[in-house]
Amino acid sequence: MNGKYTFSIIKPNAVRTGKTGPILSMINEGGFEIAAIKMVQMTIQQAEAFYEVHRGKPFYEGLVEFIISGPVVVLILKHDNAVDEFRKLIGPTDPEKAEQGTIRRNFGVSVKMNAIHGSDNDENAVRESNFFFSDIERFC
Ligand code: 3AN
Repeated sequence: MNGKYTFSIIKPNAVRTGKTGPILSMINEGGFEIAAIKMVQMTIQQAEAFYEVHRGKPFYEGLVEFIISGPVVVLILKHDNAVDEFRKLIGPTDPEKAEQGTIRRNFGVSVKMNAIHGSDNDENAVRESNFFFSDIERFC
């Protein structure tokens, strides 16, 4: 997938409040192509495995509880230098620190409920994409 793809989750607060469409518009307008997309509700076991790197951190349990609180939209996105470009489009973890025009600025409500996830490096983009999508569900 080398640099051309990243993985994203539109989080439960954003899906619940009808922001899926507006967020997908920003993703498309930002020049990203959707290579895979579906809506899922994670089990607690899947959420714990997905956020394994954060196990033991003070926010881990709250994060797992939040991400399973409703359906999420998972995506594989295509763009040159996808991971870095997508992190620019979503903005920093804390929506209050995010610049105008970023997805988290527009739709995030707190550090936990920050509307969207984007992989932080190519290796995690591959791991996270493989976690959710089988071969026949992806166009990359
Ligand atoms: P990012 O998603 O911006 O890469 P990470 O990987 O550090 O941020 O954290 C993963 C997720 O954990 C964040 N998107 C956020 O929802 C949650 N998180 C991170 N730090 C905190 C915190 N201090 N309090 C609550 N939730 C947090």
